[in-house]
Amino acid sequence: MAAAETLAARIERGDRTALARMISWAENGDARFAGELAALWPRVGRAWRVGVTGPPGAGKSTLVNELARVERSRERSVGICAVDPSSPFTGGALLGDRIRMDDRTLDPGVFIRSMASRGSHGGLARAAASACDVLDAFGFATILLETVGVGQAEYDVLDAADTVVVVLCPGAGDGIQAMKAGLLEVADVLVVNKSDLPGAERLQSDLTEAVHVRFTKRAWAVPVVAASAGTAQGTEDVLEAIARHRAHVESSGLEAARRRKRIEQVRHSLSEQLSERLWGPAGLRDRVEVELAQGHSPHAIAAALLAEVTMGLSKLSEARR
Ligand SMILES: Nc1nc2c(ncn2[C@@H]2O[C@H](COP(=O)(O)OP(=O)(O)O)[C@@H](O)[C@H]2O)c(=O)[nH]1
Ligand SMILES: [Mg+2]
Repeated sequence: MAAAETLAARIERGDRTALARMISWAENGDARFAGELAALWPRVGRAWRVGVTGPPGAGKSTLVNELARVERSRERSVGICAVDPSSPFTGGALLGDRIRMDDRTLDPGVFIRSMASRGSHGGLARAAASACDVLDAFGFATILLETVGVGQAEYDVLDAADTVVVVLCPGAGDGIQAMKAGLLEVADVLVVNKSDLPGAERLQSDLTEAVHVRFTKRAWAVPVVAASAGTAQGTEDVLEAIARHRAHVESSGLEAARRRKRIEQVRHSLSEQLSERLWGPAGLRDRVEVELAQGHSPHAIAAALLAEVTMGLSKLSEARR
């Protein structure tokens, strides 16, 4: 009997069941994932990945629906991955009749996956970044990655995106909130959603001014785009801003830009896993407590631990030689 076909081979053939299974492997941290992704790696990098982030309730999911609808009307295939534990992306229900997809399998040009909150948030964000790689290898032209813009773990997702769209909406000092949370810094495109509501124009002019003041030295001028995803207004403008950003990145060196992001992915992923390993349940806490009780200073303890970790690392690289 012939060996069972690998998931990677099935994905290359366009098998959606295999695609779904492989994303589950990413989500569950299955050990088989890495090998399959390695087999698919030559196919990764053809999609344009758009990260959509911003505070809960800003309208990210609504906008993602809209972007998907317009992309489909232009016959571009769309893969969607949403990391939003607070409001799970219901896919079929949300997209609904807009692109006539009660059953999402009806349109082979769309694939939607939402990631449940499982394990650490950092782990979830990494899984989403990996899911994007799989969607990319599968062949979707545009990948939309929705995530809530809170905390360090989001950087994993942002590093996975070619264009980062930050969605804000008027009300409750959201503009100021966003500046505090560093959302402006990560934005390639700023969207003022819910521009049907009062305060939208003010938010837009505040953001435009903030962008001008802060980012004078940047080659890319972050556009501030008004939209009302709830009433299907402004979606084309958002897509146009994304396309302009894409052209900018491509003309200034796509490979180098992606390599920089990959390095950041490794850096963030490693730092987080190292910290989990050191301070998680089987970590060093008890030992540090004992050493503190013995009268050692925090810095002396840290220096000794660092020496141990580096020794382990050099043994590792010796073993590789
Ligand atoms: N007034 C108005 N409401 C909107 C608009 N876009 C989305 N909403 C509503 O805002 C709420 C949050 O939207 P959602 O897309 O789930 O936000 P998310 O948490 O950022 O994904 C929902 O009730 C939407 O119907 C808009 O353009 N105008
Ligand atoms: Mg959402």
